[in-house]
Amino acid sequence: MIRILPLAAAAALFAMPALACEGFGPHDAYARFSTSMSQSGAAFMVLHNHGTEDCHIAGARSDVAERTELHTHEIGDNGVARMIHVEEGFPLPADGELVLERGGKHVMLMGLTRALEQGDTFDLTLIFADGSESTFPVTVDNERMPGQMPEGATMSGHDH
Ligand SMILES: [Cu+2]
Repeated sequence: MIRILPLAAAAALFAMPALACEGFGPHDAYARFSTSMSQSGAAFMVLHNHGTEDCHIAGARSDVAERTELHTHEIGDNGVARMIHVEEGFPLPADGELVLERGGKHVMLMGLTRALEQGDTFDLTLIFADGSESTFPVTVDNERMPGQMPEGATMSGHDH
């Protein structure tokens, strides 16, 4: 939802605590598991905030994994990328977007609770800092080539 309001009206409206991330929209959400026997995988997507308020993604949940975490990659001194659990979460600025991409920020799915095959869909819930949530489908796409990554994604040697 896009709100177009005079600044004064917007300030008054948003003086109330936000109950959800207004204008939140997930795009092109897909997940990769190297094989159906994998114990973990990762989900990637582009998250839009079409609203006028900054949002903050504080956590994630799904029923296909024992643990669902927000992760990113950091290049260590040895030049090797390693994954980090980002406990403080990801900011999603007003009128902005957040790209979860291979080699960068992602949603980590650890300890799969059921086999996931190419083309399967599962629900992923993102939890915002105010406690509100958004649940949307993620499609398993192990065949996604780097050239088919979501818009804004960059090439990276790292792969899950
Ligand atoms: Cu990870």
